Amino acid sequence: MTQNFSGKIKEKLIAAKQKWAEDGRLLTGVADEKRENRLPPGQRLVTDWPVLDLGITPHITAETFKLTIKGEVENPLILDFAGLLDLPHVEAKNDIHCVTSWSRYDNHWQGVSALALADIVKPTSDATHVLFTAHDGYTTNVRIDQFLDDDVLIAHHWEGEPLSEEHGGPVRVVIPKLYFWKSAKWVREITFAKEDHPGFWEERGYHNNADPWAEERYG
Ligand SMILES: Nc1nc2c(c(=O)[nH]1)N[C@H]1C(S)=C(S)[C@@H](COP(=O)(O)O)O[C@H]1N2
Ligand SMILES: [Mo]
Repeated sequence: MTQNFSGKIKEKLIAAKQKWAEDGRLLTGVADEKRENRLPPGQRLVTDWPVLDLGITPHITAETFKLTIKGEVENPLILDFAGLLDLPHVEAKNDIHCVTSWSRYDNHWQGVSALALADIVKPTSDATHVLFTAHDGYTTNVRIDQFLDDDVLIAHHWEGEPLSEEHGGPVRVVIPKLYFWKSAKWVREITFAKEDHPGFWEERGYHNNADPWAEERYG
């Protein structure tokens, strides 16, 4: 998958989104700081669930799935699907906010919480950032405190069903407080690091921090 990545990505789509980033499209500059409104500034509510990715759908099964957690951790770990399901999992409900301006309320997830995973791998005191690498070659980065939040999940179920392939199944990351590009589908590696490594969209003009309430779309 990864080795063919550059040849297969939809260059046009990427170029278009990169242009949006350069032009600052969808920026409204109006933040609802009190959160009386569940909809972040510049977003519109949808009830379907759009599929957004680089146009490659990796076919990962329960048999072939592996998740590597490495880098600045005391106990590096490679989990297969059964190993992941064996970890204590939690149920969570949250809203999705995509930088392309759609939001979707009340998504019900099941998965392993990032905090539970960190309890096992034990990030070192030098770890400041986390990089996610996916089977389609996609990467995205967050600060360690953004990952180690109580609502962050390594999710394997959505609405009581195994997470579908198009939405990143069997396993994706869900970081509800950030724009959805930070939530890697088909995750295969979680790397704790001493420094920040900008991911795919972060290198192409998207904001490094990605807080929808501050409208950190680009820059
Ligand atoms: N592996 C991978 N994860 C990804 C992406 C991708 O291209 N590849 N796109 C991101 C973007 S831009 C968005 S908006 C969400 C879309 O998730 P969805 O297709 O489940 O709605 O996935 C994010 N995670
Ligand atoms: Mo997105």
